[in-house]
Amino acid sequence: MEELAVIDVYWGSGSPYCWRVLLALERKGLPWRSHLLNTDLQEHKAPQIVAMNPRGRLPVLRDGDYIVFESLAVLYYLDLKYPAPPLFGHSPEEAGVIMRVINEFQAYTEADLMRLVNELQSPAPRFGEGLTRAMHTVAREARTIEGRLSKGDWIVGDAVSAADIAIYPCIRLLHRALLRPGAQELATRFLPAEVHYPQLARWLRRVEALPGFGKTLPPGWQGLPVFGESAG
Ligand SMILES: N[C@@H](CCC(=O)N[C@@H](CS)C(=O)NCC(=O)O)C(=O)O
Repeated sequence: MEELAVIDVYWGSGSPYCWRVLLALERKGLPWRSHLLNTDLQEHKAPQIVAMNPRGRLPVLRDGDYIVFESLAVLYYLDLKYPAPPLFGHSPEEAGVIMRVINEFQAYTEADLMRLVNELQSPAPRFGEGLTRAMHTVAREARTIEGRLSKGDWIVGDAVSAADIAIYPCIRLLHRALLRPGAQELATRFLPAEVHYPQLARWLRRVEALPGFGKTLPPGWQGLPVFGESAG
């Protein structure tokens, strides 16, 4: 059997987009070499990175001579290049649903969710009107995902897919941000997740039980209990 070349991944700690790529690589059992960049030091704007991604954004994946960036494009590339196990389902119909769910999440939830995360991570979070609107959007969309998960273990179909891999890091980042001391005002709306979103809570644990999950944890998260053990 042909030995797989090691895939290089340039990533930043705490980035949901980077986390997607690591989860996909582990899901497929592919060997990867970590290049963890310090974004505080602007290492992602170094000429070597900008040569690969002119936007100077992470993640960037290099597989031999081939370079790809934008997390979803990376997932799609990996799935076509290394088909088993599939990330985009077993049929064109399933692929369509997976892509649709990811696009819906990106179009209608992700920006508001990241806005909440960023605000809650700031030294003095400000809960203005915009943040309240963002909270309502995220709560509504979380309810939609909760509904999907009430019908099965995974967001689409009967196995973990790109939909789970794309959405999990964002939800987990939000959960972590909600546990911060300044977040109580918002946190009561979402936590304990087991009460407000029981299916989502079970799904988080399911993702975290996947083989190789521990290797994808951002530094500083190592040793953090899996979801549920840490939830307030
Ligand atoms: N749409 C991109 C987003 C990539 C992105 O924004 N990455 C962030 C890390 S969370 C980044 O590199 N930010 C640095 C910057 O904007 O200069 C993807 O899905 O990969």
